[in-house]
Order: sequence, then structure tokens, then C-alpha cells
Amino acid sequence: MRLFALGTLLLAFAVVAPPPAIVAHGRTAMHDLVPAPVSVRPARGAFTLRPGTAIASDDAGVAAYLAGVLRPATGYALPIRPKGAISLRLEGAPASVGPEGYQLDVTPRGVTIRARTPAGLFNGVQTLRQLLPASVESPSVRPGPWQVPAGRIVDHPRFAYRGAMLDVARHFHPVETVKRYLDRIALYKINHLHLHLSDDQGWRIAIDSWPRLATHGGSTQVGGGPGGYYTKADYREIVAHAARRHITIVPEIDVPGHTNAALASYAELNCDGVAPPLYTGVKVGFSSLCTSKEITYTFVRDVLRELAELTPGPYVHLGGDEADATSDADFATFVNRVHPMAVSLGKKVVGWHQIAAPDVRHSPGRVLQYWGLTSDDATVTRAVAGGAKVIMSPANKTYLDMKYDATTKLGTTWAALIEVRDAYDWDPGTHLAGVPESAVLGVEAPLWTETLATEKDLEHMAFPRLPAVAELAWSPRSTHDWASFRERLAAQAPRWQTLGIGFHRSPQVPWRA
Ligand code: IFG
Repeated sequence: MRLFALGTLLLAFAVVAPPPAIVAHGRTAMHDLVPAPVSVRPARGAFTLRPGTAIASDDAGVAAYLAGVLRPATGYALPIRPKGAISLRLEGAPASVGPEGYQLDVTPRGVTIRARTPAGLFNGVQTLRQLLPASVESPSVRPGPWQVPAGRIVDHPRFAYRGAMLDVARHFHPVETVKRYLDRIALYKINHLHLHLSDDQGWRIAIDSWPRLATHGGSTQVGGGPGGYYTKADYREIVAHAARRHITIVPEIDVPGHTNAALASYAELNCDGVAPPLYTGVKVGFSSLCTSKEITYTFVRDVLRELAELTPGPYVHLGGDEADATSDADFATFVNRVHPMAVSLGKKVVGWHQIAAPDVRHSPGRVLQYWGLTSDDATVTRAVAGGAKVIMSPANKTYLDMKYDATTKLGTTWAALIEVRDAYDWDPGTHLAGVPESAVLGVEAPLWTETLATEKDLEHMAFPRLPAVAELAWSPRSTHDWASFRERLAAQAPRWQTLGIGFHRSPQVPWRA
């Protein structure tokens, strides 16, 4: 009889409905965040958004952004007021959060995000977003309840440079696609978008002093399609869209190699004075600016001046990869003349790590983007000893144009097959011998588009591997754990479905029904 009574008591306790914000296995959404925060302390209960909920904020831009995220699915007005149950504060955050971190507090009475900068508030908003049901991402009104599990999160990034790259040269992708890519990388606290604006197959940014670069050099693409280019107004629109998401645009003009589109546009840029035809194939390493002609340096100076004027961010990327048609001596001469032009325009130079060639001088603030396949690179080690910083983009870990496995239709395999776990299970802080974590500016996931013509193609290759790289860039090493990450990634999928992101259903991830 006694046993029966105990059983009844336990049963009674079990049927007491847990707070709705608690999902299966006692996990709340606080356990499903990507990237993993530095510290998470769940509490009982939840905050429920109501039709009368208001947003108060010390930064108007982040408040407007948050309202824009929450209004469509909730259908609530969510006015921005001096006082509100959701408050975004620029004081009271612990010093540990630094320039981009935040403290998020949720109680049944309200949500408070504290940070030291608007960027920190923005990052806190991304976390708040993930604490709400996936249906909050819907562009149209969905039923609630709109509950946020209670607790405290204190968070800040491991690396300052958390990047994504979009190659708009091989296949041109329109402004709307770039803006949606910005919306999506913002979900995972990525704060730089590197645009690969020129290559053999296309020149994608209008330059007033050299108009044929875009009108002729931008008139085709891999496979011979119509190509396209950004007008300066288009580019400014992309920069503004990025800035509202606290994302810095890093424009790349790849030189002296990867320049057939420019050479095809102006005969005088060629050593023999003859413009080659436009190129719509996928070979690399066959083109070079004419490093012995003075007009080449006038050309680069004009392009850099106009690009720097369009780019509020601190970096310009000058490529430097696969200059196989340029002798080592000519490459060093060219780079040593051109990088100082960018510095005199107030910019810091990023380049593929080949710019660390022996005879190339260090320019102040220069950053090497490592895309190699090895765990040791003498040129990089030497350049770091000379003051260079490194963005880690090992091609066998972060190149999102690599096939997931042999069955992937899109993409290539030259670096590696990269399934989700391959993109996750490495450490940017220790990847390269001779490059201490203090020299690692951050991580970037390039998306090359030789085989990616449509936005759906981009989505399939970027998701779910981009969130993996984003976690490496943001989260402390102590939270790095594949078993946890794959579960948290599975919890992201309903959000991608609601956002219409056509992601790869990797067999490595326990996607929920
Ligand atoms: N390497 C080339 C890219 C692109 C890529 C495709 C770099 C720095 C192979 N250079 O990656 O232009 O073709 O995976």
C-alpha cells in the first residue's frame, strides 16, 4: 500500500505542467544557442511577450532592428518607449563583456540586455532571438505564446574578426541576395563580410575612372551568363545594410593575378597592348597585371581611391593568390608599390597568405588570410614574427564550396570533402604552428561560386557549416564539443525552415522531425 501511495505522489508531481518554456529533457532554449555563450545560468519560469510589451533602448538602431525582427511573427506593435519590459542598456554590463559582449537577464517581468557598445547590444539581440520559438522568424503572424526562458547569460567573443566571404565574381549575385546573406550571418554573430569583387571571370564594382571594368569586365560570368555588377549606389546599400547589423564590409580587388576581367576591359593594361577575350571558364593562375608598366599602378591607385571612399571599414583586401603568371621578383615589386597605396588611404591591407612572400615588406596593420592545407607555413610564421596578424581560412576546414561528401552535386573537392564535423572539429587558435592565438585576428568561411549560380546553391553550401565556423569564431574553447554542437545545430533547423533557408540535411546531425 505504502509503495502505491509513493507512486501516486510521484505521478502527481510529474503531471504538474513544467513551465511551457521548458522543452523535452528539461532543456530550455538556453541550452540550444549557437554560438555557445561563455556562461549560461537558466532559472525557473519565463518572460512572455504581450501585445502591450514595449522596447526601451539606449541605442535606437538596435531597438529598431529588434522590433523589425519581432513584429512580423507576433503581430504586436512593440513600440519603442522610454520604459519597456524589454530593455537594451548601454550601462551596467560587467567589464568582462568587452566591446562586443553582453549580459542578458530574463525574468518573468522582463528582458534586459546590457552591453558596453551598440554592437554588444546587437549580439545580445541575436541570442534573445534564439531564446524565442523558431516561429518568431516567420514573416507573417503566427500563434504564440512568445515565451523566453528565464535565466542569465554573460557572453563575449573569442576572436574579433568573425567573417564570411562571398565570391560574386565567378557568378554574380544581386544586391538582394547579398543583403539576405548579411541577415543570415548576423544570426550567428558574424561581424565581417568579405566580398570577392573581381576575378578572371568578372569585375563587379563600378569604378568611375575606369568605367569599362564593370560595363565590359562585368558583362559575363562562369558559364557565359549575363554577369552583372554593383553600381556605387548598390555597394553603398550593401554597406548600409551591413552596418545596421554591425557587420563590416571587406572589399577585395584581387591583384596581380586573377585579373583577366580587368585586362579584357583595357588593352593598355596588357604588356602587349592587346586585350584578351572575356573568360567564362574555371581555370586559375593564368592572368597577371603588367607589373612593368606605369599605367598598372595608376590603375590600381585609381581603383583603391574609389573603393576606399566607398568603404567605411578599416580593411581592403588585395588578393595576391595564385599569381602564377607573375614572377616572384615582379610580384614583390608590385606588392611593395601597391600595398602602401592602401595604407596611405587610411586602410589596412588583407591579402591571401601568399603576400607574405620573402621580398614583400610588412605594411602596418597587414593581415594574412591563411587558406592553406597544412598545419605549418614558414612564410606565415615569418610574417607573424614581423607583426602581421592572421585570419584563419584553411581550405580543408572553412571553404564552403567544398562538397560535403561524394554525393554532393554542387561544389568542388580540391581541398577536401568537408562535412559539418570537419568544419567544426579544429581550433583556429592552435591550427598553425608558429602562429599563437594572440596573432589570430579571427576566422572566415569563404564561399567561392564557380559552381554556385543561385541563392539556393549558396544556402545549401553555407548551411549548416557556416554556423560551425561562426561558433569557432565566437565561443570559448572550453565550450567546444561536437556532441553538444550537433544537438544545438539540430535545434537551429526549424529557424532555417521558417526563414526559407535550403540547408543540407547532413547525416551527422540529429535533425528533429
Ligand atoms: N582557390 C582560389 C579561389 C577559388 C577557390 C575555389 C583562393 C585564395 C580555389 N584562390 O582560394 O579563387 O578558385 O575553391
